[in-house]
Amino acid sequence: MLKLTDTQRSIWETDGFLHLEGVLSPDEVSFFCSEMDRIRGEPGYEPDDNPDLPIGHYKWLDHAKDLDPAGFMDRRDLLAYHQAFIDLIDRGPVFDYVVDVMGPNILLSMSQAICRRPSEKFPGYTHTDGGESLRLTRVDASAPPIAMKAMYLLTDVTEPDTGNLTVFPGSHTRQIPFGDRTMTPYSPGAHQLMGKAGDVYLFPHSLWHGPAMNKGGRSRKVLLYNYCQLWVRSYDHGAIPDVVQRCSARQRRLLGDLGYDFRPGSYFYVPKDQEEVILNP
Ligand SMILES: O=C(O)CCC(=O)C(=O)O
Repeated sequence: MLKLTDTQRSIWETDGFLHLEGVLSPDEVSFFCSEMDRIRGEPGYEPDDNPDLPIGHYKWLDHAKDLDPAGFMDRRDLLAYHQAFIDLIDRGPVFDYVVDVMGPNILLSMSQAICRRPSEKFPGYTHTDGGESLRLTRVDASAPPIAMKAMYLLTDVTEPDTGNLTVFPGSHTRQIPFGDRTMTPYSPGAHQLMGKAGDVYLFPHSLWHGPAMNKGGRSRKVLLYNYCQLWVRSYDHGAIPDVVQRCSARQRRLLGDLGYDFRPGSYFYVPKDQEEVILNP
């Protein structure tokens, strides 16, 4: 499996993110774009606006709220929609780098597809992933992160304020001020990333990040695949999902199938064959 070069490793540790160019071919980009258009008409998990629920909860809907292919969509748990979404779980070279950074004792914790249409109203937002707890937990830059994310760009984001992922470089190790102050993609230190369809950004959950406004001429589409240390567990699935029937041994392990029935102690120490399974496609 591939490993980060010394330069990539140094950028990862210092800035807290990596930009991989041209991971998906133009054909793959257009395939995943049309899949996003298709699945918005299919049942699935979309954001739940119920103010009584904690933020970030999803509910099962018959289809996305907006059926316009350019409209907003935030679909979770993509794996069952097409084998191609399963195959992205351990797609090279992205997965190779995830393993190089995190080590082999990991799970897939989330998959997501987001479409953000141009809007003067959406102001963007900034956060860390993993909620209130992980926001307070930062590991040393040279240590494996507790969780990280791969963002696949499906549309070009080559101008500012076109829905760019906006990051606060270095905030994975140095907390930025938050609390009384609401951080936004326009706060001091924010940096809007540019990229082309097919590129991938890798970053740990502890890096402050979020989407900028989209004042461009087209909707911005991305796919997100998250990975966590084995003991953290998936936040897309309460149990091992049925799609494991369609998965390779490595993909099954990444979905939490440890090769035996759950018992207390599972996910704590790793299965004996963990490295062999994860390092072999
Ligand atoms: O860019 C987006 O639409 C959301 C990305 C984001 O904030 C995230 O990946 O947590």
